[in-house]
Amino acid sequence: MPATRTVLLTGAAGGLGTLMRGLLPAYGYELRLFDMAPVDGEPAAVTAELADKQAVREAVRGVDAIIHLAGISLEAPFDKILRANIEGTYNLYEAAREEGVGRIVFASSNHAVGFTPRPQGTAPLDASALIPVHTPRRPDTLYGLSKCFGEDLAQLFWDLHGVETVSVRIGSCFMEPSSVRMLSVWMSPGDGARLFHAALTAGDVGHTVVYGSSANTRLWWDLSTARALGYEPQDDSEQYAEKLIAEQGELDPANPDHAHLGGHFCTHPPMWPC
Ligand code: NAI
Ligand code: 15L
Repeated sequence: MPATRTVLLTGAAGGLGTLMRGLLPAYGYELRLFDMAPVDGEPAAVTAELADKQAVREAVRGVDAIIHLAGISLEAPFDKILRANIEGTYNLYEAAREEGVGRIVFASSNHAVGFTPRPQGTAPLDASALIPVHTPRRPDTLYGLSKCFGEDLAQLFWDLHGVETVSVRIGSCFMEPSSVRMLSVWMSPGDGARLFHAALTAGDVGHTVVYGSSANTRLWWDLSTARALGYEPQDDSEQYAEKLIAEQGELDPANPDHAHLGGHFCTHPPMWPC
């Protein structure tokens, strides 16, 4: 694909959007920003809901690619998930198709496979024990289910319309991991930007599903599809392990909160404030 320069960043006001606004321009991207909330210090950002088809279509017009982060990022009542994550993502894909945008990077989530039992064993796990991207989807929430929809929508738009997507099943992308579980699924912001850049620039991705995390010593899943895009993670959560384990203890296989990839989303999912 031609060099991608102008990228629409949806969800630009959110946590990950804010991190990526800081990091992606260094890769040469010009970002167009979109969010239903105002974006701090960015008066040119488009403030609109994904439900507003006209606003979405105008935001998409003329960009080379889209990083789609906007949506409800935790568990929520189904009507909210339906509007933001299901209909909203559909509106974005339809606008991309109509405007001839060839590539989307979709923020999927580990919660699309959250009820997958977490692999047991001493870290680092053998490659054969890591969860592959083709593991059956087992959403742990309505939120996770909406990410399964997004991945299938991406596949349909590739097969039917030739719109390419990299679906990134993000683990936990924050400045630092804050739980022992996150030692396994953390993606540093720097690695997040590296992965998004790889997803924007790799050739012929069709619809590719990857896990999004750093090269953590305690990794649970297989990063090979991400690496095949050219992603070379630089960070490892292990530097935080001693402190977090001293505070919280090791993961306990008998504790239902620790039994699955999705952690406490499988038992007590945090609710989106709505
Ligand atoms: P966030 O909740 O901080 O940001 C989401 C942004 O989307 C917010 O600024 C919100 O105003 C906007 N938004 C929500 N509904 C919208 C709508 N209907 N129309 C327009 N804008 C809307 O979430 P965060 O952490 O920044 O995550 C970004 C994306 O990455 C989400 O799709 C989330 O599901 C996904 N993700 C994030 C992970 C993480 O560790 N941060 C892990 C896995 C997935
Ligand atoms: C997600 O999908 C959420 O959007 C994020 O806020 C974190 O909770 C993350 O998963 C996680 O699993 O830690």
